[in-house]
Amino acid sequence: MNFNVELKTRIAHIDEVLNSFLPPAAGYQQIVQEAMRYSVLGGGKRIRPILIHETYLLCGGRDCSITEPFMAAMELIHTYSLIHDDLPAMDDDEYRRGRKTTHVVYGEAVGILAGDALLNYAFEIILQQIIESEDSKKMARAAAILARKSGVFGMIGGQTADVVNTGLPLDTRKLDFIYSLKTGALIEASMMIGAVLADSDDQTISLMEETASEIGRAFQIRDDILDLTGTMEEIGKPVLSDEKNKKTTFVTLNGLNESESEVRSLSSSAIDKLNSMDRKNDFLIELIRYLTIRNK
Ligand code: GRG
Repeated sequence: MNFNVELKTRIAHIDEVLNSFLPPAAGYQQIVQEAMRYSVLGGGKRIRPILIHETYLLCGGRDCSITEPFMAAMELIHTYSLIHDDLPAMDDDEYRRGRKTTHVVYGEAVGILAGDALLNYAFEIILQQIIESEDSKKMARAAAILARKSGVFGMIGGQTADVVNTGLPLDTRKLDFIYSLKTGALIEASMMIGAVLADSDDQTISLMEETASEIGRAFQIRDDILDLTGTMEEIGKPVLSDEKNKKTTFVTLNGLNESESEVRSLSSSAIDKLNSMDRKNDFLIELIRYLTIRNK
């Protein structure tokens, strides 16, 4: 298997799915629809929809069309969170995915509205599929997972704890909470949704949640490592704390070596869990390696 070629094929497919679900830009609300399309179709690794699809296959799912509305909805929710995270009231970022952020291009009000619209539209897509489906129970269960994991008990909860603690010293427990909700929750939802749509039993769904939790933590620590090494390159000297972002991270608490070793251990534990399944999905295993050793 050529992983990079396979990855590109999957990303291209997801881009097509997203394009097909997004509303065209028209009418008096055209500007917000343009902003939705700008933010969603502007690149991105598409990790979460890929995880839905690959977990579905791993769990024995065969009719991939059932996953598409969930893949689209997941990426819309992820994108809304990025738009809002980039706003002046939060991280105040000017660039995302190598382009100007949505609020910089369209203004703050439209940025907020585009994020809100993506969140609503994600559930509209899924509910429409539920209405049209004869097997709606598992789709409703998957929708409930998405709602919970993206909401106050998931991503929003993690983002809240992060925002209110900005500039304050964080201990390991609080940092774990932030990581597992802010970054982990949508990754967990992705793998759980794949399993639910493939009619998996509760034990398998829980195993996917645990696996995803390790992937999410490894992914976030890798992100912290990249932030810090990026800052070191920018300012041309070693730094003991994340001076650029003024944030406590796993790396600032534990150092680079321990962080690298934590990423390796989480990644191999997640791979062991996947290998304990009856079916195999080699691409999924390669994806975990890619996510946890990535350098951008
Ligand atoms: C505003 C409710 C709300 C939540 C924001 C996503 C998020 C929560 C914050 C983004 C800040 C951040 C850097 C989080 C760490 C890891 C992460 C989620 C990175 C972005 O996800 P990728 O790498 O992005 O999958 P792409 O662009 O590839 O889709």
